[in-house]
Amino acid sequence: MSGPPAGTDPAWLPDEAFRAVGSRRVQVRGEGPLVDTVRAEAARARARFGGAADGPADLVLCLDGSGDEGPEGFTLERTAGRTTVTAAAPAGLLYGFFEVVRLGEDAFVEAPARTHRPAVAERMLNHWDNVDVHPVMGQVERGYAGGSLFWQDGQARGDLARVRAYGRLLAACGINALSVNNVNVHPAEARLLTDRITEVAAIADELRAYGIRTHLSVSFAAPVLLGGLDTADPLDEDVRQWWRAAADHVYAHIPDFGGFVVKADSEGQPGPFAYGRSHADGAGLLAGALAPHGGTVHWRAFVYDHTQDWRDRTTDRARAAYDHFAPLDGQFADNAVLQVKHGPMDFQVREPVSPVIGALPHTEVAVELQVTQEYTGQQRHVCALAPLWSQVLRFRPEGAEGPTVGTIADSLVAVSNVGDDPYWTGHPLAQFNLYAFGRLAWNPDADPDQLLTEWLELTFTPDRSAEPERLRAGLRAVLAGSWATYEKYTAPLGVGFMVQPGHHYGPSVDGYEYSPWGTYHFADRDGVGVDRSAATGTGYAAQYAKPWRETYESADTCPDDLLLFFHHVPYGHVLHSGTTVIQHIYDTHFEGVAEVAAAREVWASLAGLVRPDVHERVSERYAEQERCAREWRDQINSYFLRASGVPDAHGRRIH
Ligand code: GCV
Repeated sequence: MSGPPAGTDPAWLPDEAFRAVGSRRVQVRGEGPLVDTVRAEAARARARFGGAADGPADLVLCLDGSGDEGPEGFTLERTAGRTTVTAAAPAGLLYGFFEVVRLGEDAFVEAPARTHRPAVAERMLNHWDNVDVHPVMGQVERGYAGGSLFWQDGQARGDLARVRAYGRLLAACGINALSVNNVNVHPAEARLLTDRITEVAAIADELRAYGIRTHLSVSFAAPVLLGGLDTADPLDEDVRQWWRAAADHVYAHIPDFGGFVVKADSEGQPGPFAYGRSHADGAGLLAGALAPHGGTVHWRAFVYDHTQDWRDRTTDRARAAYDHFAPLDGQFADNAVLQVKHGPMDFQVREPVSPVIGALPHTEVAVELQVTQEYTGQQRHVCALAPLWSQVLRFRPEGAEGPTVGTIADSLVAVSNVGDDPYWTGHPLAQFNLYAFGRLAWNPDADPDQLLTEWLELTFTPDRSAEPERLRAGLRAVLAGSWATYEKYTAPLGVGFMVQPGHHYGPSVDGYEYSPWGTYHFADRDGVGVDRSAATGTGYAAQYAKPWRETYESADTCPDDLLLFFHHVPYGHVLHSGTTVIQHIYDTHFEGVAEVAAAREVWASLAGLVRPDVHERVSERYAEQERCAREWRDQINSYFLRASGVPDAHGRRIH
């Protein structure tokens, strides 16, 4: 397999991206470790591009505690031949520096002062990294970019240079928090909390240099597993004592530690249900231990019955998070954040926005996205997810007059797609997903298309290419519509899953149909889809506030792209688009494959305009994407032709 010439790919921070800054005289004013990071960045750029060391400064980055930019904001101004970044706190100076890098020459064009502040205070990545290699899940659960960046041979890596480089990339797109281990906490990894905390501290030291706070996933059963207690009951005084001591110990090693991430009573992880306690009790236990130190517990809402009987039509997995958590609103501690997946199921290519978001007005809420492409092509397929996330973040749970998800969220979290792969993300173009997550977390209203432009300008510096416009157009062509393309050739109209069980790659229409996971499509000879209406189905639609509960309740008003999520309809049901469900399935699957083939050709035409090793790696992945897309098309179309007996209106070959 191909790789970048010397070690690690620079992603969106190639030297060339620093040309405008590095060829100018830069002055950094202020003291402290993060200011030193900015100073070192400026010096590095100058060393590369020869900016003057003396004389009047073209760019001044100034820490000024009297400003009102807040803990991470900055004011950027360009007047009288000088660009100034002013920040009230060091992190703002760092983000201001990277904004100047992003703007390139434009940062040196006259412009009035503008203050930038992140819309969301906490912008976090969760790593699902195991310290040891798990026999089934490998080292990184749902990881498609090699092994872990943090852990090797059962311990923290000795050389953490790549971790620092990762922190740098993350700071440049606005991420300020990160958890270093899997939410499925296996016994060896549980010990990171106690006798192995120095390994976490070493990682935290690297990330701190770029303004990133380190968090740790912990096991709810830690007092039993590690402390020798006979209970983990959240209301037991010995248990409370144990967690307080555990938190004190962590903070003794990592004074700016961010807090714990907890997956409890979920897919086999221990939790408060075993003691007849609520999840507010469970979260409160850990929040109480962290509170004296200013830490936070991220308590995941991904709680559902994963041992369901598929014959039982009264249980609907989509309902579970709301049913468990909405009644607990007001009972969570102030420093507990309920972390909710953006959809009610599990990061499918299309889901409605979770009704939990907006349903707990008295609770801190984190919205969880998935940058790693578990169900969206596993970094073998190009699938730029920014448009999906943008739709989620702009959704208004209470209708047009209410706030957006991006406004409701107190924290935005995403499962990272990074590993020890030289390109960081396996598929070089999957770097865009990581960049876009950070930028959307900073500003949930950002235009995904604009983010694509930003990213490709930084990463590929087209101005330095022989054919800038062709390069730009080619990159846009392969990325901009890639989520829509992926959706076309996979599970139709919001029905979800239809993937191969376990690893979730490639098609298997009935792969999850008779399983205990609550993931069904109910296709028969007459129709397909899940009736989640209140009138005749599982009642899930009624978990939404108005107007959505009414919109989703009826197949007449339900948007086409979610129809099969909410309704079981006959194959002849006519969509708002004017076509029938069955014909839509055939058409989109033929289109999806054609679009992949076309994108692959565009990519081939960019040979010579992008680095040869990147070109080769992406070309290899396109071969697999096209093969897999054909497999999806043929299995889905054949399945529904056989089930329905309805021929394709255009007479195309279906097997
Ligand atoms: C970390 C899905 C994934 C699991 C993951 C889980 C979660 O079920 O397939 O690998 O476990 O989500 O989010 O906890």
